[in-house]
Amino acid sequence: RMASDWLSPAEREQVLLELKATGWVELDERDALYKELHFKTFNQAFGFMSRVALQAEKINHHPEWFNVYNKVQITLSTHDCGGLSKKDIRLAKFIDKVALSL
Ligand code: H2B
Repeated sequence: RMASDWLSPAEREQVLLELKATGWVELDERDALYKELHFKTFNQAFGFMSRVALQAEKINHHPEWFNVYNKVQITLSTHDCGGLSKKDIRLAKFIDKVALSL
């Protein structure tokens, strides 16, 4: 990955504090962020996923996710660097923004 995507330990600590406050957790088994979102309906969940999918393609950074009905489970990690990068942080913040707007 690009050097600009690298998170310094201090930056990482700061952004993880922010993201944990909105429901993201660090996975135990690997360096990744995880969040579970619940919507009222499947339509809302899929509408959310559509918006995130377009953004993911735009920034060339793609979530690992699983959807059943109104629930979406998302894991963010940068495969190219084997852990969290700034791209994951950007996508996590975008995801929070979209979820709030629905
Ligand atoms: N998404 C995620 N989450 N991590 C990556 O390392 C990644 C990606 N790399 N989307 C991109 C695509 C890379 O494979 C392509 C070739 O640019």
